[in-house]
Amino acid sequence: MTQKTCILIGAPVDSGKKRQGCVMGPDAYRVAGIAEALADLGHSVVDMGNLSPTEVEPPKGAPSHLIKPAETIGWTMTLCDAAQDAMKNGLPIFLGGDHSLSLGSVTGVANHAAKVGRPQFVLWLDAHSDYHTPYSTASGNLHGTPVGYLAGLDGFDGFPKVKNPVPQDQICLLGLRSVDGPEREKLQATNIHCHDMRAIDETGIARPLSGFLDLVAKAGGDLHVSLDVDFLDPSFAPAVGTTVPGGATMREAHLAMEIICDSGLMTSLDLVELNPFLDERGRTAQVMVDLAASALGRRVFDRPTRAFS
Ligand code: Z70
Ligand code: MN
Ligand code: MN
Ligand code: MN
Repeated sequence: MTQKTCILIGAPVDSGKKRQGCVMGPDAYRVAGIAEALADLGHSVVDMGNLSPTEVEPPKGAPSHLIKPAETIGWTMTLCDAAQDAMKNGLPIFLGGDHSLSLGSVTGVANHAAKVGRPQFVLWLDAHSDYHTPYSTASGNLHGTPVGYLAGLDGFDGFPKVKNPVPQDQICLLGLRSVDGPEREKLQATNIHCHDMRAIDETGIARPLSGFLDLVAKAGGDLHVSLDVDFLDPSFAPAVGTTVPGGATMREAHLAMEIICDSGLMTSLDLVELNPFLDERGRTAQVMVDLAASALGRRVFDRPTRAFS
């Protein structure tokens, strides 16, 4: 693949849910060798270090059951700016941190895409749909809301206004196996592409994924990939607070990354929800680094690439 400038952005966000530990994620990825793995593929790698959230006052009128809304709002501001800046210089890789970091990373890359006149697409690899609003979430965990936010749903009072919401038919959720009632109701009324594990079982992962990548290619869009650890089966990726059995296998996950790489379409990447406190000798951190490397060109053999139309 063409050589890129990979910009590592440490986003030790731990405010998106009650259980702590994702704060250690960025350093676990560094220890697992993410910079070296990408450099070995011929990319130049810049590590921006770990960012900190902007300090903000607690939002007025936000539902009272929300966990740490001010901290997540502060992170959203910081990461939206960082994402928008990084897009000018290369391919940002957000080292999470829990999935609430994507309120900032995705809105930031979408602002950049709007500025340069390209449509923004989002591929969400996750057991969960993360399509709550602050009003529909029962847990109060804001890591369950980023897709709702980036798609422009109402109810995010006190959060930065989303300047460039991602249109529904430019969002694809892949790997679903835990969707809450209010999320399902809202999703069913949208054009968001939703592919659950049953779809993957029936057709393989290549079909739904390639179908979406074709849309990105046809539109000449930018593609943000958001990879949640719980997309993967917990049997080989245990370091996550919300394990859901029946996830993608190692082989499905690597194939997905290889197909994404072959498409040449990925312009930004989140690695989220790694909780190193729950890991076993760093194996989950290593799997995530290996998947990032696959998405950026690591191969046993090169294949004639499939043409994305
Ligand atoms: C549930 C909630 C969630 C990630 C868990 C879970 C959400 N729908 N998201 N892990 N990444 O609490 O809203
Ligand atoms: Mn998630
Ligand atoms: Mn999840
Ligand atoms: Mn589809």
